[in-house]
Amino acid sequence: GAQMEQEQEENYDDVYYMRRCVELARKAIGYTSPNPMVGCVIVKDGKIVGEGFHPKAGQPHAEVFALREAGDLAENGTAYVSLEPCNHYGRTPPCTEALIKAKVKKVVLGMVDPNTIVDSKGIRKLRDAGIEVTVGVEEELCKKLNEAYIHQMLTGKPFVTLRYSIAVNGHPLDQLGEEVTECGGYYSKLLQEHDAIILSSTSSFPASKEPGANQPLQIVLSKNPNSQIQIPDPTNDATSKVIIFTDKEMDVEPEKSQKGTETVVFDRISLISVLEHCKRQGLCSVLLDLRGNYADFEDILIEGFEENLFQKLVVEVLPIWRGSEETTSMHIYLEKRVKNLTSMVSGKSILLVGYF
Ligand code: AOF
Ligand code: ZN
Repeated sequence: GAQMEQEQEENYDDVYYMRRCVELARKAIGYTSPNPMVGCVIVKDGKIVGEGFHPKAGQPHAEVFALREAGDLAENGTAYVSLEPCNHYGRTPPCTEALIKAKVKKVVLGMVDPNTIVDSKGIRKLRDAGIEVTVGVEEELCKKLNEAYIHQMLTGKPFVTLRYSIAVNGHPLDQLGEEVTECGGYYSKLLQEHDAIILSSTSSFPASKEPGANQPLQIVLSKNPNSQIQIPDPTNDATSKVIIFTDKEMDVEPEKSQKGTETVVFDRISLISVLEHCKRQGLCSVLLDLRGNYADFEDILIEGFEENLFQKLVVEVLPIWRGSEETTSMHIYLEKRVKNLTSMVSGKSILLVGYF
């Protein structure tokens, strides 16, 4: 009856405001690492009275900005947060205390924070203070938003996305494909989303074209002593810091390393050693971009598949026919491993996205 109708209406509102939280959170895409992206909306009498998002690690959390904007109107209102409010003193004070102090009546959250220092303690604290708490509204969307953060929290390892492009007949593509790649704009978003990108020394340096994008750290794997790495101009804002990974045998001359770059020497370059370095630097997500240089990445790919180091797969199928009947052996590795494969049209290409 009437009761039922009202409940359904409320649920619809919850979904609407939670989606707004996620939209707000995304404004900081590429800037929050190692922290998650979080958005918050304060609602009073069916109106949004405050909005906020977490802009950057070290800066206040989403709830703080939203409560600030709402002021006294937060009292008896509902706070929507895409992630469970924190209950600890980190770089910033606990959000649970701010919500309690603001006297909100209800908190609706997207997902529990997998961070072991939070992990449902925020929910308990709010409930103990007499605040009604709803958990898991638009949970899937909220989890997708922070897939890298969640993976990193649960495993202690960076989230790795493997990307390459192929022709419609499955033939792997070379650099030429890259120009086509930019069409859909998805590639810029991919760069923006990741903290670092791994390239081979023969690759060109990509930059996200999204306005205001935080460019990923560029990691160059230099295994070929004869390769000439073309470092982008460090004074150009569009490109980010470059770090070159090389091994002992390469014998790099320090004076050859250019401004704005750093060289790290390993005994032997492996994907594990690269990821461990990333972790130490606080990088949570890494894009392994083959950019047509399959041969340069052969060992890294085999290691990645054998050690289960990849989390996400992005394959761009370009509208071209290339080469002979030959197909990439990559398919052998992908078979039975990739889950939740989805496809979408992006510019002139088809994008396949799946998870390992
Ligand atoms: C929230 N709202 O907007 C974010 C949260 O060092 P701190 O103080 O920034 O704390 C970082 C941790 O807080 C982070 O690992 C995650 O567990 C949580 N992030 N929590 O209530 C936010 N960004
Ligand atoms: Zn917080």
